[in-house]
Amino acid sequence: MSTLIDPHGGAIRELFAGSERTEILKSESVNFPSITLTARQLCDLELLLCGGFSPLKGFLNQRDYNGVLEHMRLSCGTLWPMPITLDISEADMQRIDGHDHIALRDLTGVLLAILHVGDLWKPDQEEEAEKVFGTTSTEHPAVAYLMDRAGAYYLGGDLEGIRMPPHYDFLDLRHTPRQLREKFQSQGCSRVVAFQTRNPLHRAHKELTDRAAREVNAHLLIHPAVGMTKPGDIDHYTRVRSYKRLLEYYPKGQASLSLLPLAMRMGGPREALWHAIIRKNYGCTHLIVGRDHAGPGTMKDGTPFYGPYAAQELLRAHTKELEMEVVPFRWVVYVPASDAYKPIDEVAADEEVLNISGTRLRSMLSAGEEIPGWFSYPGVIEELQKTYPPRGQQGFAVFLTGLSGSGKSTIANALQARLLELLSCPVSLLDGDVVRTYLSKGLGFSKSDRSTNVQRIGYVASEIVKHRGVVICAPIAPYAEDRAVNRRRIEREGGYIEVFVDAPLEVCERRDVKGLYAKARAGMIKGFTGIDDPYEIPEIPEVVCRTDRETVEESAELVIRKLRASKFLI
Ligand code: PPS
Repeated sequence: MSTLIDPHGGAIRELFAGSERTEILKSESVNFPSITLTARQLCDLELLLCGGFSPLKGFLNQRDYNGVLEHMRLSCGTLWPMPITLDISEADMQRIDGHDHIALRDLTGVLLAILHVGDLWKPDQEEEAEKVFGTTSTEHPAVAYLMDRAGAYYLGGDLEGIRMPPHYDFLDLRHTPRQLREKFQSQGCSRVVAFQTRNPLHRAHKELTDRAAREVNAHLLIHPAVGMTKPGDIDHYTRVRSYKRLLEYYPKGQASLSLLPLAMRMGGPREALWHAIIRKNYGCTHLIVGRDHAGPGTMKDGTPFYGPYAAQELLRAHTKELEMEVVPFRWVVYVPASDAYKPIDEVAADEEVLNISGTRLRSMLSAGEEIPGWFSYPGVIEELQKTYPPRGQQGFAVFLTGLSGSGKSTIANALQARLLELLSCPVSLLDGDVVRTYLSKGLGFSKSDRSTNVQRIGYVASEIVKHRGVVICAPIAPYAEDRAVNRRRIEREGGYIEVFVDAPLEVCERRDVKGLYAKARAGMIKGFTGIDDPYEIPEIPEVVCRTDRETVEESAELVIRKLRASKFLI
């Protein structure tokens, strides 16, 4: 374990074992029980090992944990607002009970650190949620994590690091606190203002960070969290590519970019304080803190989780102790009359201001609308457009569902031919029989087998759509829940058009192409859809085809029309 003192940022503690000790630990580790870390624990471990979470020496023991919950302080009195805990399941708890050392590994089994076992206890996670996040509502992402995903036991103890969790992306932009401090020192930057972000940055952000840096006469560090952010956020690969482009618009040498492998908790005021401590460890002297800093937004009923300026207030109350300055984030807006950006408090009441929200931007990109130059920079928009192409360039799935004999396969074949005629790309067809031969061989028609079959189809379709491909699926898919799971999964990647192939049971039975209805009626086949197994009618399908009244051409054309109306087909 090594401690580094730096003239600018105070002490930071790196938790790596020396090379000799590492070799000893590696050979001893074969006798230690292992714990495979989750994605969030890996982020925490990385920041513990590299000193980003200095002065912590490992995952919190119970006294420190209690102190953090009650007073935002470790038992020694040091300010630390966020519980950094190693949560484990009951099964893991029993497996490791009685051992002094635990090997911490990643998913692939790589040995990352040895934990010297301290306390093992069962926390009151509801109390933790209330004390740390001010709510027990699972609408708060960190509370949802605590209640629904975290293990019920906490394991505390000091760490001896073997190696950092591996990364393979943006290696030139990943720095440890020591590396970043050295970089600032070599560039002669004694004052550094950090800007925390989990979103793409546009002109307003550029203007406000520019102003903030000039106001406090400091170098600007764009320091995005790339560990875990709020569910639904834009992926970090896209964000980082866009930050790199944004950097081109700052005067040379004024700003730099470094990635922070932080798993955010969206904990508002406490999180802001935590962010300041982390940034100090990375050699920064100032932190830009805005309205609702690191807040998760509002609850479904519109109530905010935190007051808009609670984070700024809490931070200000601790700046002296932290030796970090808060730079209040003054939101700047575009004023078209003067074609300039101004802080909102300098805009006259009758002056028109313009802004585009993140949601609106996503829908503009999806519709292929031009993004105005006053809002963002061409390079930044270009990067976002690559990830969010207009609908005509996105993939889509047409999901036909209906009784056996309703006409799904016939429509699917006609639709495939029409799409191949119209599009210059392949069109995959995941028809019931094909799927049951290649993807779901061995599965039967029990409720659980059908669910597995239908969700497998949804998974494969979502992969095709993710790669901007086109796929037609045609299983019976009798249960609403499976269709809903598929819809959610596919809509994340592109288009999902559900087609209810609606033919009355009598009609399907009369057609009885395969003679299966007759067998089902005779009791020779059990659990036949529509006879003695339910078909749950889709509530909001995008298209309904009445195959007892329409020709197959007409049904296929209804789907084509819907695809055109929703702009997936141009
Ligand atoms: S499901 O429910 O979505 O998993 O069904 P799917 O994979 O589409 O398979 C439906 C075809 O299997 C034949 N078959 C049955 N259908 C319904 N219920 C039972 N018990 C059953 N046993 C066999 C039937 O021929 C279905 O084909 P289609 O093309 O739909 O007529």
